[in-house]
Amino acid sequence: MIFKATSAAILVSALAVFSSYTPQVEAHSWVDCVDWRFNKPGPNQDWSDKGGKCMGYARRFPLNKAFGSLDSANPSRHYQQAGNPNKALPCSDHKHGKDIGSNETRADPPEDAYGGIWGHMTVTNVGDQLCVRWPAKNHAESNEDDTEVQINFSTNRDGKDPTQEQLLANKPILLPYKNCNRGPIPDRRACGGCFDVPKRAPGLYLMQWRWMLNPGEWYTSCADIQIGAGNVGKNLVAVKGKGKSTNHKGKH
Ligand SMILES: *[C@@H]1O[C@H](CO)[C@@H](O)[C@H](O)[C@H]1NC(C)=O
Ligand SMILES: CC(=O)N[C@H]1CO[C@H](CO)[C@@H](O)[C@@H]1O
Repeated sequence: MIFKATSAAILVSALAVFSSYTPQVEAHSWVDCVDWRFNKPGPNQDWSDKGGKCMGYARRFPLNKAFGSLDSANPSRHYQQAGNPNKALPCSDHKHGKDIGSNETRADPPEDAYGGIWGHMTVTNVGDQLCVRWPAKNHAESNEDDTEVQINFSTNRDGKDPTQEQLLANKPILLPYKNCNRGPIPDRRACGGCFDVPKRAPGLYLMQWRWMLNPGEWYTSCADIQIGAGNVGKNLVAVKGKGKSTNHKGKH
């Protein structure tokens, strides 16, 4: 009896330890693609891997990982701003943050955060359409709040990253978070939204993707965007030629 009781107690405490150490299903989003091109442009947007391809990414975005899986990658891709989110770092430095995320600090030169094992930088033009994609991470179901993704471009041309306060001085473009394809796995439904590239002189700008899950709980992703001609670095040349298809798509 004693033996049984003891082993039951051990089992119970083992279970308690197990459940407290079982990683919670981390379910917060990040930008998966900054320049998503649909195979079939039109009203039936297919954000799934079959529906198009990605031509531009966030900073140091690892390629060849399953869609929506980067919260369990090392480093994890989701950066939650810590403290007062209006004064927090706009882009993860892989040190600060409630969830530290991946290092999305501006590289010097900025092109160094692209190419090779990482995705290409986005090259676009004022007035062209950019479509950004993100994984639903369980938050596009009907019982979830209607949240919005905010997109803003820095006004600092070829400069260092603005602060979150400077970004907030801008009016962001708002995209409905739950604009997602249907899918059997709520965590992996593919979502996204499109907008016109705002007016900027040719150059390189920070684009911030920012999303609030619960009040005060903000997640961000950061990308450098080359708008128009300008300092085209080595990792941009290959993408540049294909920029034509952006124009093509944008004007139709
Ligand atoms: C993040 O990247 C920046 C820019 O390349 C670098 O200076 C910094 O040391 C990196 N931080 C970490 C924690 O890896
Ligand atoms: C996407 C984008 O840049 N949105 C806004 C960010 O802030 C500037 C400056 O206020 C606006 O012009 C943009 O429309």
